[in-house]
Amino acid sequence: MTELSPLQKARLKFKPVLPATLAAGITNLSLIEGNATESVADQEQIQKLFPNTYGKPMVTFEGTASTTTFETKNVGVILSGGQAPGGHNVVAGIYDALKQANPENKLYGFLGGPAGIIDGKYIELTDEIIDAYRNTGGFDIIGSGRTKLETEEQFQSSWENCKKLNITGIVIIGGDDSNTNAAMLAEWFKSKNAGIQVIGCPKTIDGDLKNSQIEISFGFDTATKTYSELVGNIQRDVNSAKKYWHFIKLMGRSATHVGLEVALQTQPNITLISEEVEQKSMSLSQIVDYMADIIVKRSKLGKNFGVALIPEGLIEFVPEMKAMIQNLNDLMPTLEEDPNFTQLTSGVEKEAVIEKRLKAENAAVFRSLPAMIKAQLLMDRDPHGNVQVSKIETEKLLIEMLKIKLYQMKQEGVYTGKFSDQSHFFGYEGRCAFPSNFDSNYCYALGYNAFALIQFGLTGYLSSVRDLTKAPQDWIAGGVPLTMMMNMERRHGQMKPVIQKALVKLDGPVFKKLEANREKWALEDHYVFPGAIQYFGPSEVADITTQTLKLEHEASLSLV
Ligand code: FBP
Repeated sequence: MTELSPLQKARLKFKPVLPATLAAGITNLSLIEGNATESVADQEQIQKLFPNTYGKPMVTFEGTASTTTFETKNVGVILSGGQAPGGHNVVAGIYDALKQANPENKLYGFLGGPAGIIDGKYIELTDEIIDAYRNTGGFDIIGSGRTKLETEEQFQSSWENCKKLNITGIVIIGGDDSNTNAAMLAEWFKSKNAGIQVIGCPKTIDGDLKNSQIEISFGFDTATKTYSELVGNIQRDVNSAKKYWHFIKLMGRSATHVGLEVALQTQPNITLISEEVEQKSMSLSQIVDYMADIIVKRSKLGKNFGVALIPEGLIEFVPEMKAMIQNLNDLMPTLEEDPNFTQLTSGVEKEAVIEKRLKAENAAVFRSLPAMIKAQLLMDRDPHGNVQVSKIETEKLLIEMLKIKLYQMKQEGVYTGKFSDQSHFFGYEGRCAFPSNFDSNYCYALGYNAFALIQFGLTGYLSSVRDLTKAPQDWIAGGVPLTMMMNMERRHGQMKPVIQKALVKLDGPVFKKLEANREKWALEDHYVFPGAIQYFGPSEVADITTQTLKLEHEASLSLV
């Protein structure tokens, strides 16, 4: 164990607040069943693929005076996908509920993500281990990974490994892809009458695992506050030195929830929203024109500086790029099995083959890109078939295109300013931060609730804690069937059942707030400096949630 910082020592003592129903204790809960559910789309196909877990009802918990005694139960937990602040508290919540239910119960942590259950790599979690990780960031308690659980052999070996440890419940803590894994595993175990339940927990800083029952995934609150602190600091620097344009790419994969939230917290001069780019069918050069226009206008006001936020997944939303990437995604699995391609050692030779095999219009787009971006687009997909957008330097691509555009404008005499750029990518900086009070409480409740779902015999559910703009004791705990969130999507060139990603709604209140203000923020300076996350102190500073959560909550109330 490394030496503890003063903050870590203090955070280890923080006691998360549970929703009042759960605080009644795991032995004093009753389960209320709601209506049967349907998948968000492709109902017939999803039902066919998930005959044993499809259509289950939503559930909520209520506290009860009567006490239930439970048989002993061993549970396995998996941290899956990218890190998100609060993962350790989910594990601690499961652990505390499980030990409260019966001190003989055991919690096993599978190591390194889903690969741990397949390979039988695990540790038994104890008081000592759990206590050392309470309210800390990171997933290092058991590690994480991105292995996709989908083959018969993987399911079979997972079953064997569970049998060895007498595990009858598994909690998978992950994003949309990892919870798709959870749904697949739950269905498979059920089809074999294996007697093993699977429950998911909504994790991802991206904020794209949400719907009417899951208000936000954990980690989004802390990560966006961390990035907002950094963006705010840069804005102070910009405002002091008045000499650079900063281009900041923000993590968040496909959806722009992170970028939008950070924009509302900091009010920069330019915020690109991928979903808007797609809706307006904007080409790369139109995006550059939009940015150049603001740079030129600011320059005329004597401001040769500014801050621009760029979403990580932008490139996949530019229609011409999207079509090209889709074509590339379908092509790559074939090429990777072709020795004539794999034997090629130079990138240039590979690119030439790819250009020949892409459709003509897509080949033209590919050819037009700088070498750096071409190489980044050809990097390995993740195990779920996603392009690794974190490795594509969109911010640098835009800067290069802007330089050309501004040079042309200078030649035409419409721009006389000075353009000096700095680029940043904020992602990993926020994924393992100490969880905010919100994420500490939310995660602990999600974990505690996940064990309650197992204890009540449910499988194929996502742990759901709602009403998150209220105080934690007023949150509502329950579960949502995973199949309810699924649809069919193209992955690795084939249609597969996956949990639907929630993208930014352009008619939603969060985007509308940006839209109403961005012109003003572009030219006048309305920078906000949020500062660091506060863990102690007045509630209006230490317990505030995100603007996204607040605005979406207000909008849903106005519909009631
Ligand atoms: P999850 O969906 O697994 O939570 O991933 C979140 C994320 O941080 C994305 O924002 C980012 O694109 C990706 O992980 C980076 O992946 P990696 O950690 O493999 O570099």
